[in-house]
Amino acid sequence: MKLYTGDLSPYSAKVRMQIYAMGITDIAFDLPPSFFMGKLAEVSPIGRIPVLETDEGIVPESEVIAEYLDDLYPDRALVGSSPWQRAQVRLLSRIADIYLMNNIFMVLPQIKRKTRNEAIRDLLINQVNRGMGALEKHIGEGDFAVGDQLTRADCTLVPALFLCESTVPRLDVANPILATTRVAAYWQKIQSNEFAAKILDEMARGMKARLDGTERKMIEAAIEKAKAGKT
Ligand SMILES: N[C@@H](CCC(=O)N[C@@H](CS)C(=O)NCC(=O)O)C(=O)O
Repeated sequence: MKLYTGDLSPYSAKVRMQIYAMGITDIAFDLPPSFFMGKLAEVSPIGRIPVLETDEGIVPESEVIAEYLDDLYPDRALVGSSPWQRAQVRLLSRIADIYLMNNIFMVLPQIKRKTRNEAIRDLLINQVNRGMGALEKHIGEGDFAVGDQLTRADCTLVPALFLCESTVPRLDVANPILATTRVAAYWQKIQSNEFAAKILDEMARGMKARLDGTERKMIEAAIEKAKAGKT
């Protein structure tokens, strides 16, 4: 199988963390030039990463890929051990996906001060803060988000909280984790988990490449190579 993934993509990082934690070793990572050329829709109609390529066809959407991997390897599934825990895992993953990551993604264009629309920024950041408030109530108080083992809730929360800490302040608003107690304690602890640390390193590498222009050069080279291959 092949996963279309990017270092900085939080939705991809979520799936990579699950792959590392489940010990799945037969999935290659790739990011085709078509993604940068705005042509990923030729491979996957939704046109977003991550996408899992399997012998039966493609699986888009991080949450669907995550469930597919749990279904493929049920003995290693990261879903929790009781119906209640499974509900909590799904809930926390959903809060991280829909209320945190999605709103942060929508607000990204407002990072540019010159063209910023403060009403749009405030609207979306209020939604992030509201999601964070809910997370504060639902998250567990141990080393993991749910129960005493790593679950898919952690795989979604780690990249979401990375975005809260590293990207939200670039909008000239406070990191929403700072207003929490339980989430802040969790965030402090989970960063030393080996699988969390691995994707946080990858995301930091992606962020550095984006900010220092290395990513742009790599994209241009990949696009040139793809074009040359076609002629
Ligand atoms: N709901 C999707 C969101 C995926 C997503 O937005 N991916 C971003 C990168 S993290 C992307 O591919 N953006 C490209 C675009 O929007 O054209 C999921 O869970 O996989």
